[in-house]
Amino acid sequence: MTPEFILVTPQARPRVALIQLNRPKELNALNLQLMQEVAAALRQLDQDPEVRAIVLAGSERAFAAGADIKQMAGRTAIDMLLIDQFTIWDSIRRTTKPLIAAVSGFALGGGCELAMTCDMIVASETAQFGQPEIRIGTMPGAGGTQRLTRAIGKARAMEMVLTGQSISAAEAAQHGLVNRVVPVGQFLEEAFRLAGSVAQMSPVAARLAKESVNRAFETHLDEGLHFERKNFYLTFASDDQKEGMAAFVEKRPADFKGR
Ligand code: CO8
Repeated sequence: MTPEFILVTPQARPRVALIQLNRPKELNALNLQLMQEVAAALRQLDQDPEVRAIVLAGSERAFAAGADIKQMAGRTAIDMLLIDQFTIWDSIRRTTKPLIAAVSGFALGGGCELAMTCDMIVASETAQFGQPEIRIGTMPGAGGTQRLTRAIGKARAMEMVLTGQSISAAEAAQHGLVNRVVPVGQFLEEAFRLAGSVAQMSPVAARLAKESVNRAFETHLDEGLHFERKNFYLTFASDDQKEGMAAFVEKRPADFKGR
């Protein structure tokens, strides 16, 4: 079925797919259907051997202005429990391919959380990151209190979550929330450039390396080092490792097949 609220381009650039949030009138507010569409598209692209990296973008004006407040306003706690949106968010988090958020304009509430669920963030100069849920009587629910705190530290995260104030792209870069900030006309192209450079690598190694970096957020050092070591050994089971090292020795570019 054709999605209604997103645009999917499997080969936006060679080996790089694009998912574009497309609810412009509502500043890409994340209603349930939009999130289901994003999760379904990611599952499909994750299975597509021609795709090696994925860019998730909004528009110049808004990456996403948060969960859809109008859809949530009248819900009870039990409605929220039964709808269980977080299963969808968990499935997004399980994407194995490198996922890069291209953020311009508002990345607020669930929008900021969605960007932080990605592996890297390229921001335009106009990007604003914030967790304003407190202003509407609630709090972040899709990982904001955890990922923001790990990314920018407790004091700054606490201030953002408790006051609802946003930070600019420049502040986000300074505090390590985003990879880089570029002029607004270039944010998507820069995300493609970054995705394209990842897409040239061995997809097997990229998947194992991504898993290992994510472990750093989920466990203690000893366990993380153990996990990294196992994945490192596992790369030696791939043809790509043989090809990569042979190419280095033979002074030629590597041709990675993803096996
Ligand atoms: N939900 C629904 N509609 C929205 C949202 C939203 N989050 N944000 C903007 N819109 C709509 C507006 O209602 C408006 O629609 P209409 O023209 O029909 O009135 C349209 O988008 C344009 O918005 P504005 O006229 O307000 O545009 P401005 O440029 O004046 O302001 C802002 C832009 C500052 C982004 C402003 O719209 C705003 O403050 N939006 C809400 C931001 C917010 O509070 N986000 C957090 C939402 S709660 C959340 O994300 C919780 C996540 C929990 C986990 C997720 C799983 C459920």
